[in-house]
Amino acid sequence: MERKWWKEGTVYQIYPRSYADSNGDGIGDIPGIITKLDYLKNLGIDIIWLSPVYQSPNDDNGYDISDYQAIMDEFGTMSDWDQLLQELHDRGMKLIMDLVVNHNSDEHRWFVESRKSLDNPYRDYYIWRAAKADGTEPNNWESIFSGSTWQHDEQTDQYYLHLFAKKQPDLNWENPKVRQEVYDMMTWWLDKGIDGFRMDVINMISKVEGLPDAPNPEGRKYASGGDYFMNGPKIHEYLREMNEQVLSKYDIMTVGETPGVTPEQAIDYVNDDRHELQMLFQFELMDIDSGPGGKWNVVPYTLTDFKRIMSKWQYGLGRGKGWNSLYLNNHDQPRMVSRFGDDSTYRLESAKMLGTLLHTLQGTPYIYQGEEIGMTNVKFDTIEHYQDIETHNMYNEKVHQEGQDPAKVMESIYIKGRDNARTPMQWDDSEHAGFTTGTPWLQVNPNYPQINAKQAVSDPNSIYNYYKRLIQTRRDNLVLVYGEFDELLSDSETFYAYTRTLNEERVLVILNFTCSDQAFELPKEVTYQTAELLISNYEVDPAQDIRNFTTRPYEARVYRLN
Ligand code: TEU
Ligand code: CA
Repeated sequence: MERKWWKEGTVYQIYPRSYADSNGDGIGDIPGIITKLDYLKNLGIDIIWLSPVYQSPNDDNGYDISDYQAIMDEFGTMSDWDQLLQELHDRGMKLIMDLVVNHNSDEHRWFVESRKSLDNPYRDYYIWRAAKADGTEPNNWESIFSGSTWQHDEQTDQYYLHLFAKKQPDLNWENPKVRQEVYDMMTWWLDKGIDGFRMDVINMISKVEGLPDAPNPEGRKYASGGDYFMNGPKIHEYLREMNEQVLSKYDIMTVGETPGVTPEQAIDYVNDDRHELQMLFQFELMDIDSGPGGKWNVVPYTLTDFKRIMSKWQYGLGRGKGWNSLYLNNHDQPRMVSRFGDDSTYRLESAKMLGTLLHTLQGTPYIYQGEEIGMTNVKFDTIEHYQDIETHNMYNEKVHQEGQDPAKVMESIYIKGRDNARTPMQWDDSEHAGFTTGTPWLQVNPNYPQINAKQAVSDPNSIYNYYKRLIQTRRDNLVLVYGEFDELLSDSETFYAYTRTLNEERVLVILNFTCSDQAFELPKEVTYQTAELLISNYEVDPAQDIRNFTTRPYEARVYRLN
């Protein structure tokens, strides 16, 4: 077992626009983040992942970058950023930056040049094609943000590819000059002293040659082209090149965001011998409630479905084959407690239970801002109160083009919309939750008087203080970091239970995923002399016999078995 800081640490994701506003313009910023570092240090955070803070016209809140080497004006200056890095390092914390290089902004100078003429030196930095003979788009792929992936450009009468928004043209990774520019930019940031990268949709940078039409059995206007741009033919060649030229030269952490990757495919990205990345964000769990047609078609699932996915990844990357990243929400997903727990009666209990899962599986835990205080999904009455481009594009398509019932579409936004996670961080019970003295860019969740950081920090029974203990428990027990995972009771629709084993050390985790009392019976094959309680989200009699006992709603217990 080789110890690594990025395996032992706990990551906290900051979505800067929604974190803390220092100057009253309603938009979170870097000086605002700096004022919260002691709050994060106190929680026990080791690593910050900062969503994009680069220059951007904000069509997709910074995931559309117009200058990779400048800070967005609304977020502050490069010297604010330098101070952030310094203050993090002074506290013994690390900083991971977001790397968005599948695409950038149509306002990036490369694209401004590229669109000018067919023979512009930057033309080949992007993916341009002529219309099909019948005058339609070069292929039938559907954009992840609705509509075609192709946008017609008047100046040269050709189309450019954009897997996401129209203002996010895809870079042409086939062009070695593009790759060199990206590597140089990465080196520039690493030389400034950052500690790694989270790589946005990095498994989409290699497209299948010829960009063929996707099968379209239902005869829809556009079809999912995922098979032609996810895990494409040259993806591993590019990542090995990036590793050799850049990543291998630094002691850093890398995590690739990779929709549609299986555990078998993941090994090829993260196994040590591959010399590519260290971790991936898997999407199988995030897609658990997506039916045919994608995320907005919400379908039911069972606890065994949930466990099958999590355990498959535990076994798939366990025993030295790779390393998991563990997350239950982020800036693109609904709030963890609303989605996988209960955000009303058992908000505290279920958030703590889910947190226990996150910190006791094998992998590096990622906490998304507000998760540590149990922030919930939000329901705004009209679409006008939403800001997210994915949500708006989907709403326009379904309501205005397809004539679907707006109330039904709003229901799906309440469950899956990305703004659920983007409402401002709830700091205290003052106006706008203490996020801003001005008007917030996105309304705060009206539950801030009850759910806020000030309350949570001072309440010993809060989710925040439980997370703090979880992080400390994981730090104190290396078996929780490196121990191998073995599932118990895999057919149970009530409990997720497992052991973690590292040499002579063994830990038992019992999680009640239901909102009622449930009788737990430990399988006979788990033998031990004594069971020492490490952490639990209820008061527990430490002497209780755990072979047979009644668990309470969303109860979580972690025992060291001797
Ligand atoms: O997301 C990529 C992605 O495919 C999804 O997470 C997506 O945001 C959505 O859930 C599809 O339904 C990354 C970023 O995390 C996201 O914020 C960006 O909008 C996107 O890439 C484009 O850069
Ligand atoms: Ca601000």
